[in-house]
Amino acid sequence: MVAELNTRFGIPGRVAVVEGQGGLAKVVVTTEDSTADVYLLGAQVTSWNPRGSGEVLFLSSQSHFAVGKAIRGGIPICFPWFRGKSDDATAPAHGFVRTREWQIEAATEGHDGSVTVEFSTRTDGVSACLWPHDCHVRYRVTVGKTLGLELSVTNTGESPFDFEEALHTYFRVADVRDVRVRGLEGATYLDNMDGNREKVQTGELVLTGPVDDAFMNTQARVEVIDAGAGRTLRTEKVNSATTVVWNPWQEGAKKLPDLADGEWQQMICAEASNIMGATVRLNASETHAMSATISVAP
Ligand code: TA6
Repeated sequence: MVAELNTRFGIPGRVAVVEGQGGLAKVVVTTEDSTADVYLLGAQVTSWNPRGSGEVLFLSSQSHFAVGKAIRGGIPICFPWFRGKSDDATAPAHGFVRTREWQIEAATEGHDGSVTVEFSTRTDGVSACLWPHDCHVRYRVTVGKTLGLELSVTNTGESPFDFEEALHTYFRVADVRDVRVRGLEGATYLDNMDGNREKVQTGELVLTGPVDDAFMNTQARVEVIDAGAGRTLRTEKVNSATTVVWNPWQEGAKKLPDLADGEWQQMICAEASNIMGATVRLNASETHAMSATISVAP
């Protein structure tokens, strides 16, 4: 299957479909400005490495790599719900698209030297057991000076449906205890570590313990200022009304068997999303696209 996909979508020196961890198919993108890995499982970006900056994404050394299990790190796609499913405690956290294999639709080179790879997945009989709606989800990953991500959902059914979505980006940092998050000052957030109580962010966000905050009504650019690595990791959003910031800290990390001891210090999630009060309603035949552009500033 990998060889056939490489024949169909490979671009010599730019795009190769290879066997990744766990024997899973992954797309390796190489451009003058950066490289990236995207697994077909969940269409999950697991690496983005701009030349001169080093790896931007965190990937757990203990991650599973198997269909049906989420990869711990990179950029999981959460859809059509976020966290637990409100009406079904047995449903997988963060929806069902991050644990299934997506299709590659196209791989193309841009005039600016970037490469775009398009993936898609559709609801089917399996997903219908969890979520009785029909949709086509497409994901465009553009690798170059920046990392462009566009998630678009088309309602292919006859009736409207509501969905949540998140690009659950795990940023790699030198030490999360020496990180500041800029861009959320003054924003209202729901603190999931405190019963989703509504609070207001004063100043830049500094982490001194577990954080699981959903910032509401903010389209603002979010910057993770990684003092230890001397770089800033930037996320600019379009059509995303919420931003989630998460780190489990030492206690929370102990409950994550697919996170090695101490790795919680090397990661912070900052997530372009539409969740909770920003759930998206999509009428029949409508399409909604959310995008995020990740870049590194010195
Ligand atoms: O994005 C933050 C969050 O919703 C946290 O509540 C925590 O559950 C995290 O996602 C990890 O979720 P996962 O299912 O990937 O372990």
